[in-house]
Parts: sequence; structure tokens; C-alpha cells
Amino acid sequence: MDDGGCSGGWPGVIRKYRKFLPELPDEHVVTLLEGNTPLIRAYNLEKELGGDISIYLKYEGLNPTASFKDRGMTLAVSIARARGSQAVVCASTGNTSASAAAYAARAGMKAYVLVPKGKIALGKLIQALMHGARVLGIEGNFDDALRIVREIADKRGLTIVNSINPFRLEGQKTAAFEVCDVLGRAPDFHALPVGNAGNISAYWNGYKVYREHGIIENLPKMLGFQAEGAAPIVRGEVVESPETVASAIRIGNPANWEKAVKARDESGGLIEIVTDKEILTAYKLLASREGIFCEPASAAGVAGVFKLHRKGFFEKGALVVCTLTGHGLKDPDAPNLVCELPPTVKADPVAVLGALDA
Ligand code: AN7
Repeated sequence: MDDGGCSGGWPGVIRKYRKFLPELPDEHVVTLLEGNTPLIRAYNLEKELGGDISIYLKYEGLNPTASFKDRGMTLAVSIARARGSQAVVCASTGNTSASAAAYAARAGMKAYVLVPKGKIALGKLIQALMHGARVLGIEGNFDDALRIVREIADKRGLTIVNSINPFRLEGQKTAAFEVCDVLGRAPDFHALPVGNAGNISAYWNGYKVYREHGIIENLPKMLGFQAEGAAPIVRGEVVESPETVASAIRIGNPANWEKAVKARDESGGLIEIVTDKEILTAYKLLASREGIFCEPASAAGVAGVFKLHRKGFFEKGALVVCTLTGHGLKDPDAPNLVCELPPTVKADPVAVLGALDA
């Protein structure tokens, strides 16, 4: 049995939120004690905006593989193994592959991952390799890779662990539970990046489940943000060659398209565009003003909140939660776009003093 060795500590999302999740006998749980990520008040960003709204950051980069994917992967891999599956497969812009590889390793299963060649952040590729996945770089984009996964999975008896696997979204909804558990209510707005469009639907379901159980009274409006060059839902059509600096959400044909539209419309929210420039500004601001380093895609939600705030979208006193979906260390190339490399200085105190404030 895998109890993660938690011995009275946080038991991972399956055991914590068991009564809200699909049934799974205890002996089948595969866990790295994911979840329980901090909800951090963004005091400095609030000040930046003039102090009229409250902003909290759900820092999902602090999960075991440093992204929100672990919440769904614990459940998807546990159930795959419980049903006798030997191997999992996914297409990925990076984070799903890292998480699938880690949980498959934990479960003693094989993981196969298809990634768009040269288009995923280095840290994520390293994770998948280190966890022992069979990684293939596809000469195409994420959407091509997912199409192939759908075609080959059955032929080889592989369990797909992309978010078309319903257990992924079931697990991911636990993030909404945690937000409510901390705040004692649901926020007024919940902002997050949209790529394959699973997470926005998962959060929405989580909030609805908590309301059905009488744990919260209000529901948030869901605010999803796509990158300008990869915004199929906003534009209402598939984007054949998606482009954005936020490689995690470089997706032109989201698998959970309808579910995301439903979350948007049922909640009275919106899905809008942010530019790469707006994403990078928020990315840098989070790191330099709040001390929180997320990957570029993760900053899309914050960029969107800034944009809406400028338009006077939020009523005074609104409580806004932004999910920061992945850790900044995953993408060691992106900082080059917003920071200069450090100057080199002679190993001499006078030279160093002279250079400190230059
Ligand atoms: C950091 O890993 O699709 O809208 O293959 O890694 O639920 O897809 C990643 C998506 C946001 C978008 N932020 O979430 C993959 C993959 C980060 C991400 C998203 C992803 P969805």
C-alpha cells in the first residue's frame, strides 16, 4: 500500500478528499502527497493595482513535480493500475509528461510520452527522462501528438493520461476545495491560463461540488486566459499553428473545449486573450515583486486580471484567486526574455563596490 509515508501529515488529494472522488480502494492509491499547496496573498500586486481588490495566488508549482497536473495524475495512474493497466501514454506540452512519468515510476508502470520536438521547456523534458519515461519528440505540435496518442493507445493497451481521461479532471478539482477550505468561502473570481482547457472545467466542477454539499454558498466567475497566438476558444476556431512564448499553452485544438465553454458560461465568466508581452510582464512582476517564480504560462491568469482591472471590470472589494499552474524553474530559458545576464566583475572589493549600483 502506498500511503506516501505521511504518518498523520497531509495524506495527498485522494485520501484527503476521498468522499468527493470516484471510488478507489485504499490499496490502489499511488501518491506523492500532492496538493495542499499554499494560497498566498499578493499584497504587492494589490498595491500595484491601487488596493481595491484582493488577490490570492494558488501556487501549484509547489506540487511534487512542480505543476498542478499531479492532482489529476495521482487519480488517473492509481485507477489505471487498479484496472490492471501496465503502461500509460500522453501527449504533452511538458508538464503532463513530467507528472505522468513520475507517477508511473511510483506505480511501477511504464510511461510513454509524445512531445512536440524542441518545443517543451527543458526542465520538463529532464523530468520525464529522469523518471524513466520513453520520450518521443514528434515533428509536429501538441495537437498532432494528441491525435496520434488517441490513435495508438488502444492498439498497445495503453491508458491515456491526458485530460481526456476523466479521472484527471476529477483529481484536479481538489484545488478548488483547498481554496475554499482556506478562505472559508469561494472567491468572487477565479483566473487561470487555458491550454487544453481541462483545469478551468475541473475548478468549476470542484466549486459546484462544494456548493452542492453546502460547504460554500457562492460560486466564482471563471476567468480563463489564452495566449494571443494560441487562442482557439476565444476566436471560435482551431488554430493550425499555435505560437506563444508560454509553451505550456501552445495548443490550437483543446481537447476539453466544450467543457471550458460550459464552465465559462455557467459561471458567468469569460475566456479572453492576453498577449505574450502581457504574460511576460506578469511573469516578471510575480517574481520581482512577490517573490513567486512561476513559468510563463502560469502568469497568463495574473496578466488577464491586470488587463481586466485596467478596464474597470472588478467591483471594489472583489476577491480574486489566480492559479499559478507551474514552477518557474521548469523553463530556464524564459527568464532571458525579461532579465539581463549578470555582469562579470574582477575579484576585487573596489571593483565589486563600483559595480554594485551601476
Ligand atoms: C503550466 O502538459 O497541456 O487548460 O500537456 O502546463 O488544463 O490544459 C499543460 C497545460 C496551464 C493549461 N499552465 O492547462 C501539458 C499541458 C501550465 C500547463 C496549462 C498547462 P489546461
